[in-house]
Amino acid sequence: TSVTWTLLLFVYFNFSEENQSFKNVPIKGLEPQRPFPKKFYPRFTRGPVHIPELQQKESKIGNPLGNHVQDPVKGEVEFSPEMGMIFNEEDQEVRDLGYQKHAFNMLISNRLGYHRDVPDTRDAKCREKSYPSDLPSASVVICFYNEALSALLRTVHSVLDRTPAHLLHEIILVDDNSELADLKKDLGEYVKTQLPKTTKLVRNEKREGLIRGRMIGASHATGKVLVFLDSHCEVNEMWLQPLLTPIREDRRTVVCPVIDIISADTLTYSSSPVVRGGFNWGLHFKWDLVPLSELEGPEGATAPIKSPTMAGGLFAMYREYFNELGQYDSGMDIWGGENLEISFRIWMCGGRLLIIPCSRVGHIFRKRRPYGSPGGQDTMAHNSLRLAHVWMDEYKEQYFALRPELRMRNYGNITDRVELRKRLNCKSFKWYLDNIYPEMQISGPNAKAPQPVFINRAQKRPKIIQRGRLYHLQTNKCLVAQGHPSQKGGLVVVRECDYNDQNQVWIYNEDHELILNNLLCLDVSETRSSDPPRLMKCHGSGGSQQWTFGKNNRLYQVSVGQCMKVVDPLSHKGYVTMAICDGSLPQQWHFES
Ligand code: LR7
Ligand code: MN
Repeated sequence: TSVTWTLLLFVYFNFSEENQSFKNVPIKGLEPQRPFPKKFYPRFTRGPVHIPELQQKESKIGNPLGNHVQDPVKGEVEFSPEMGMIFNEEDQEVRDLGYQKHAFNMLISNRLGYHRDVPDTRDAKCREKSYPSDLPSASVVICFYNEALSALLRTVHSVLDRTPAHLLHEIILVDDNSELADLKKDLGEYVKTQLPKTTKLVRNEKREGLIRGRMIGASHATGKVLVFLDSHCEVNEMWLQPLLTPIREDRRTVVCPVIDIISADTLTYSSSPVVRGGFNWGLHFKWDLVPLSELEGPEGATAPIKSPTMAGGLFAMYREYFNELGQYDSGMDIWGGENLEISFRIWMCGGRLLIIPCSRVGHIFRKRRPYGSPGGQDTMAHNSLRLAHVWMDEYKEQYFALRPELRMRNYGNITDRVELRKRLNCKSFKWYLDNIYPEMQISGPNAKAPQPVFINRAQKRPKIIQRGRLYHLQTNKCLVAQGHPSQKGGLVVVRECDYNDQNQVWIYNEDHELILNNLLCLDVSETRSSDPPRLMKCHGSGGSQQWTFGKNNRLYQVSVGQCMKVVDPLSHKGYVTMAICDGSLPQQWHFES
């Protein structure tokens, strides 16, 4: 047992509240895109962290506006993986409703409040850079539909907190006819009484979607530069200056920050690798590695990178240039496609699109889009059709080859956009492919493009922290698979320990995964938090597969905010379930080597 205790102390020391090294990777992207390849992220370690457990218990977290009365001081709420701990039914409701309505953990978002520090994820060399003092000032446009109030206001405050006043001309919030009561009422009051006069709120009388929504926002703007952000972002240190600098150098420049990852399950902010935008013939945006040719040069890792496309939500350009270039296609609805449309338009019509490694903005990546379009249409297909017909020339056949059912689909009137293309004297799509995206594979009669050399980043396997048995103290039993440990979706139960049985051996690794017999990960359902834990394929994205060992020997599940317990210690069935952490005996576990 002394060995056990040493190891327990080791585990405690490494994963207790005082010393939390904590990583998160984004969730598989929304259809259509996956944000990044799995296991691709530099590790982020945050210094000392404590769990404000008592504070959490006492603070009113139901309505984040109520929270704001005490105005959480900047950085006061320390981030910890146990931030989503459920204490009562009210917490449970906030969490579950949040997942339903927003597809992220609203309980944690509310507890974080409107201000927090985020780790400075920039390359060290970025900190040595200096920027001109006479940069053009920016209008930040944030369009939202049914956003969680705490996430929206954290976006706004991160901009106010981390942008020099002389560069921030205004913030324009465009409410795309949201239905949520707090957005309809409290937000207006909050903007009026708590925010600087330069923060304006525009309300759409009907739902327009993010494309026309942004055009409406831009039409109210008076700053030199437009900066667009999604409504669930947090900007990082010195985020704006590096964006404005290349715009000032060349007025036909459009810039994107590196989009860091805010985990939907834990709200952890972590660094993204520098990648650039591409697309596939299904007209889905995707991330590509940066070709070696883009990384050579004296500035190295801090130099702007030419990007064939943008993700869509986070970018900056001169307002005049936005108008000159034709804003957006106002025939596009709700969501999708506008990102590729504007990217093609920028390159084909004489502009350039850059990713700026020294500018970083976090974005909450979620697994599903929590809203649809009013009539239930597939707006991505409608919008993609419009862009294919206007911009892709003969290459639209590549799209139709994959989506033959769309060939005959009506896509409305595109005359204005075709005229725009003529008026701006834009180049052909072939020119774009040859010069801007030569790595795109073309099937059919056309020639194959040469393959550039890419920087390959080693994909790190998470380090093993401990290997052993998960021992339940009260019953003297061990956690095992109910069926075979290789069976996906199988339940776990406690049974008599057998120290020679490999099927009882768990691995606990630095990603906080629990892996049985080196096969499957212990996993919970985020949407049905009353479901028992199961064995699932390891996804490497934290959240539902992230466990910590805490005080009172608890085994805490990060995304459901609960602890694992044996349902009935006297029953031979040995079922386990998730429950509110109460420190009781059925919830006590030892990891034994
Ligand atoms: O009807 C709507 N009205 C709105 O105002 C629907 C949405 N919106 C708002 C919404 O509240 C949010 O602030 O529009 C913004 C974007 O919607 P999301 O967050 O649901 O979109 P997303 O992040 O899933 O999608 C990405 O692709 C979209 C394609 O239309 C947009 O370009 C998004 O801005 C874009 N987001 C990003 O680029 C962030 C990084 C994601 C990646 C990769
Ligand atoms: Mn978004």
